Amino acid sequence: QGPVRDRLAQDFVRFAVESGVLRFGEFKTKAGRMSPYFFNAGLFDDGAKMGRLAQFYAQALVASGIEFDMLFGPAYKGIPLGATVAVELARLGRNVPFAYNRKEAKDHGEGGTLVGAPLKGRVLIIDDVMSAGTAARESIALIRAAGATPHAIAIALDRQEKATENGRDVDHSAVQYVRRELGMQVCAIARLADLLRYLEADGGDPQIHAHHERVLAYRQRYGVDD
Ligand code: OMP
Repeated sequence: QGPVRDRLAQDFVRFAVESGVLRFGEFKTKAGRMSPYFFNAGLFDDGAKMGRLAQFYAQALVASGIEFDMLFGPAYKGIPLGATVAVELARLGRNVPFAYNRKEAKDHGEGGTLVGAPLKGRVLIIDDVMSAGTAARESIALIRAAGATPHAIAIALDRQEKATENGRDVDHSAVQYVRRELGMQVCAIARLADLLRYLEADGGDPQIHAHHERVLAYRQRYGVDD
């Protein structure tokens, strides 16, 4: 599993950088931190990129060995992710139902906020990035309210940084919290550690070297131990 996962993670980081989805510079995160890198999954914005992205999720999920009965893609970014990953899993011989939510309840027609297959059994949430875990908490509550089990989360990037609670940094990341406190499994295609490994092999490029130094400094300040 290890070498397969590592190879997949390196291929994914390269793909994200080359697609302009993973960028270096100065970015403000949702938690208000100045980050030297940012991953914007909304920029996987054509059919080929979306298809490759879905392949990465599906391959990482198969390699993880995580079991689940269905997929849930939280609005908005999780909707195309859930749909395309479901297609890719079916192609790999693992056809599972999928569902997603609306942000606003409809008062006519089918009504309610859930669309797609009924939520039941062990649900796998498909999301893009987990930083502080705010988005994940909302999906978990929604799945529980429907009487199903929030079993696992698949994300593209685990930033491996300190979560915040009431505006203060804590010692664990959101992914660690979800694993340890909620007992859920988490599958990340790549993590901050994989990004650092990618930057380490800078091939003598001074710009990449500078990005590496800045990402290391960021990890020093906000990162968590594994
Ligand atoms: P949480 O919901 O707090 O876990 O943060 C996840 C959200 O952070 C994502 O849905 C994005 O809105 C945003 N984000 C990224 O998409 N990419 C990053 O590299 C960093 C963030 C972020 O703001 O932390």
